[in-house]
Amino acid sequence: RMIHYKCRQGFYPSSNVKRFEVPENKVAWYIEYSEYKPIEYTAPNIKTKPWADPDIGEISFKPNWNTIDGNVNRRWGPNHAADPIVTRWKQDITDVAEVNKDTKKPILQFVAIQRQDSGEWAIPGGMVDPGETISATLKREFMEEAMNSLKKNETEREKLEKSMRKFFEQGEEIYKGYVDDPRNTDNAWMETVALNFHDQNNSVVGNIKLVAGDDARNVKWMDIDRNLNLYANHSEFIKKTAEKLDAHW
Ligand code: RP5
Ligand code: MG
Ligand code: MG
Repeated sequence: RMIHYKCRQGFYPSSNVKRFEVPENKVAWYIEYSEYKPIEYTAPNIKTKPWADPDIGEISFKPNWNTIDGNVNRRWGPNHAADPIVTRWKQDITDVAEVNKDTKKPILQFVAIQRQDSGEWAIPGGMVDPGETISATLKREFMEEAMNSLKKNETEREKLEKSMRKFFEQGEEIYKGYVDDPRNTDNAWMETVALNFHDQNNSVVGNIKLVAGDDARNVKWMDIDRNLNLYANHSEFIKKTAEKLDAHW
């Protein structure tokens, strides 16, 4: 499988800036590639994001470089995201678990959102705000994108948060690291932590009302199998989840 694929294609999303093209056989860092001269590109909408560092030239920006990187000297790097993979078993109208005829395994479903930016279906993830814990991000992003919490008033939002609190305490780490996100550049890229929150007997989120919000234009329970075609490399995270729960794939 190609680790960098979607982040090497054509133009930067919603721009007319073309990427420096790196052929597949030159992708690995250990392969000499003297012609490699990536362009510096920063998406204009990044400037308003709390999780993105300002430009290096900005006088108010006084970072402490490389304090946690040890011997690695870098000025660019990862943007941190978190992805909540909320799952349940698919049931027929009589509440009996549905099993795939070929693999004889139960069919798993996850809460998928359709992204506003690319129209692709995805895990309802988002960026970790400064000072925010990953577990807070996972719950907040799920409530924003799949439950439209941003359109609720504070009292309602607190009530919603409280009703989801317990469920979001039992997550299992599925993936941690680099994401093949189409917005990645040669200098700055996406890294995520994906956790699975599984509703074993449809008692908690199995019954919640899904409403698309924030950067999502649609939301639904999506059946999981090998034909999934999701944003970035999210299908890979879902595959790992299906394997962990011994579900149909
Ligand atoms: C993906 O972008 C991550 O895996 C995460 O799902 C998402 C975060 O970006 P936004 O949804 O905030 O645009 O690479
Ligand atoms: Mg979001
Ligand atoms: Mg998002």
